[in-house]
Amino acid sequence: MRVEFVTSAPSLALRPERVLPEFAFVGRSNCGKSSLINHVLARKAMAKISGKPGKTRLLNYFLVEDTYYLVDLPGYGFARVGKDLREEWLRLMRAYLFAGDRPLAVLQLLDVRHRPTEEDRRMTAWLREAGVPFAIAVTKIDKLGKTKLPERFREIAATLELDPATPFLPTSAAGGLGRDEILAWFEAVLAAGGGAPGRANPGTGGTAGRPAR
Ligand SMILES: Nc1nc2c(ncn2[C@@H]2O[C@H](COP(=O)(O)OP(=O)(O)OP(=O)(O)O)[C@@H](O)[C@H]2O)c(=O)[nH]1
Ligand SMILES: [Mg+2]
Repeated sequence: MRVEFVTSAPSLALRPERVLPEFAFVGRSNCGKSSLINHVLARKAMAKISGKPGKTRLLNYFLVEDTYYLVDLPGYGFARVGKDLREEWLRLMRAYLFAGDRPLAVLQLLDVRHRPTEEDRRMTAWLREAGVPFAIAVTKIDKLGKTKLPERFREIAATLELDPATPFLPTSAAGGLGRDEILAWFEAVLAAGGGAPGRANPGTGGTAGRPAR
């Protein structure tokens, strides 16, 4: 897999000039976004595994196979950063998700050990509202006993009020699980237009497409 770090954009205006389909990884701080990106890219340290949550406010772009970008977004939900910074990130994320000027699909990550929070629910609601194709990745499944997983998956799906057609992908960066499923979802999205506004959205029930303009 050919992978290149492209840029860390502090604002929408500074996204890469070259427009390609983007797959953004979103989720709470520490839920495992950077680890899952490294797992998907089969790289040890392409995305930085953070020791200090709350430091980055940047949109980190990785170019894959010269075809699409993976975007590591700032994590939400830190208790430790100030309210102003939290709101600034949320503004940036919302602006990014609703920009509508580039093909976009989103992988929303949830740590299997925690029940979805209000912020997780809000993120899912935004994704529905934005009309972008999205999938759910449950992370760190190595951390929970196998017999407990199905119940936790049901809980997550119910709390987020997921459509049964929304792709739901159990993953573990540590255990090497979920990579093929994520790559298959990327392929499905790319085949359907890469999440371009107005195109069909595979796996989101087919009704979430933005009107063409
Ligand atoms: N056991 C286990 N630990 C994991 C897994 N994925 C990530 N972690 C650990 O969870 C912590 C957070 O991982 P990150 O990938 O930095 O999480 P992040 O969502 O990028 O965090 P922020 O960038 O702060 O928002 C690290 O200590 C990782 O080693 C996993 O699949 N299994
Ligand atoms: Mg990270």
